[in-house]
Amino acid sequence: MLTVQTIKEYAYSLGFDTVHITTAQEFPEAKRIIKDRIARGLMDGLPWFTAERADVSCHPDALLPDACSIIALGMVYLTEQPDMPEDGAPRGKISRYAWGDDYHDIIKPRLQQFAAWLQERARDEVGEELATRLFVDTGRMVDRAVAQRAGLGWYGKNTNILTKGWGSWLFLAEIVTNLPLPPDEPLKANCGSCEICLHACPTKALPNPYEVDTPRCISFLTIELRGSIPLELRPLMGNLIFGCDICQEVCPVNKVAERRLGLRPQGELIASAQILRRGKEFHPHPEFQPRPAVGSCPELIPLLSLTEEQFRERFRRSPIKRAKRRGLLRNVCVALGNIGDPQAVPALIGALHDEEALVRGHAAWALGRIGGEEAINALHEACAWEEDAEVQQEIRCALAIEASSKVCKSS
Ligand code: B12
Ligand code: SF4
Ligand code: SF4
Repeated sequence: MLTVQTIKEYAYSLGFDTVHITTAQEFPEAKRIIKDRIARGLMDGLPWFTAERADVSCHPDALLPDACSIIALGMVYLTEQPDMPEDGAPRGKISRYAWGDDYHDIIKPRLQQFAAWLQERARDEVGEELATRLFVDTGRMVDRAVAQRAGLGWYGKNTNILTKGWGSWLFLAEIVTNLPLPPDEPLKANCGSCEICLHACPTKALPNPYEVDTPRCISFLTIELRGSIPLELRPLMGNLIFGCDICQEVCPVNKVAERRLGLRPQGELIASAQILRRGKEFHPHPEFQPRPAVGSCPELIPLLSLTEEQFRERFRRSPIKRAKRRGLLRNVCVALGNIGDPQAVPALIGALHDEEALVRGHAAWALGRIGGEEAINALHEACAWEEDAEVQQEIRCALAIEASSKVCKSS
């Protein structure tokens, strides 16, 4: 029989960790909020995120005519974090969701299998053709609003959906269908008076509870932004080279989840990674475990010499491919400038000759931050042959940064 119970059991058998159901009614509050955020410039930098898009994404029946129910799914990506090698090499930090395989590639085929199963069961049992639409992240669906209404989790003030068992360390996905199903209730949980994440954000990208100022968010700057990173934000980005987990790492709900997994809140492994779920042992999804070629904290200097082909090969099944080679190398330059280790100077001088102006400009910035005779001579030399106007501007800025830091050091 096709019941809520059998549907949920099938979702678990496919590897989803949590499954809830909500109606396919519209999401008027999410629509109002999204339009307000767009009008206030908080979604700037994402040109595809338009008010018209919200008109569709907040109306499930615009996505699937006669939609009745939404099956809201979550897949947990908490895994063991490898120890950071203590070899003195400058290292960057990759956000947890990108340590392993690209979640779109992992979740999409399971959604397709789920939909095929639902359709087959409906055909066999009631002789009806069931309609379904599948969404994971990229689709026109408000993933978090669905999860909240389905009782899968609640909105954290950092805007991520928090769950009792896993914190916010889970991906969200949905199946919209014309099959009528009894909905689950939203949870009553909330963040209470906690505001830890708002204060922890290094770029002040959480100006108010439940609001992300996208153009300031390091996740946006390192993944979505195609051009130059604003000068004033670069020093605040530390060694983050792909995504940002700071507002999640500091969250007490997440710390509890990490402890349950056998991780110390700082990410250090203390025991075998097992967690109890519905009385069974949960093993972290192997697909999300750090891949040797990607890892969680790669050495930065070798990344600067990656060719386009090597980049494609190294990050083939990883979410990092989204940043493209030029975006990743841009981020690596910023991280090296922030770490300030002079052993990066020769590689950064090499990057002044990169084929991408974006990389050359950010390499110049990093050299200005690190300073020293070798870096400054290279910047002066580059000034003489660099033809790109923006890179020229970066070099002049870098030389000014170096000069002003000398004044600061001598006074
Ligand atoms: C655009 C986008 C981004 C943008 C903009 C972020 C943003 N907050 O909108 C950028 C690139 C910055 C980004 C970053 C990240 N993202 Co993103 N992103 C999306 C995407 C595609 C759309 C999000 C959206 O609709 N934003 C519009 C705004 C207005 O919505 P919102 O911020 O969720 O706002 C809601 C709440 O704030 C709430 N709300 C507002 N006011 C109030 C008041 C009260 C009292 C309450 C209770 C609620 C409430 O209602 C709003 C509308 O639903 C979704 C996938 C999807 N299709 O939905 C993934 C998604 C949200 N991202 C995800 C992830 C994992 C991340 C990162 C953690 C990645 C990383 N490690 O770097 C960061 C987290 C940054 C952050 N603090 O949010 C996951 C989140 C999973 C989860 N557990 O919640 C999603 C759902 C992808 C997925 N399918 O798993 N992301
Ligand atoms: S992901 Fe990082 S930059 Fe973005 S809001 Fe959270 S802490 Fe701030
Ligand atoms: S840190 Fe506090 S305010 Fe922020 S999401 Fe977690 S519980 Fe909510």
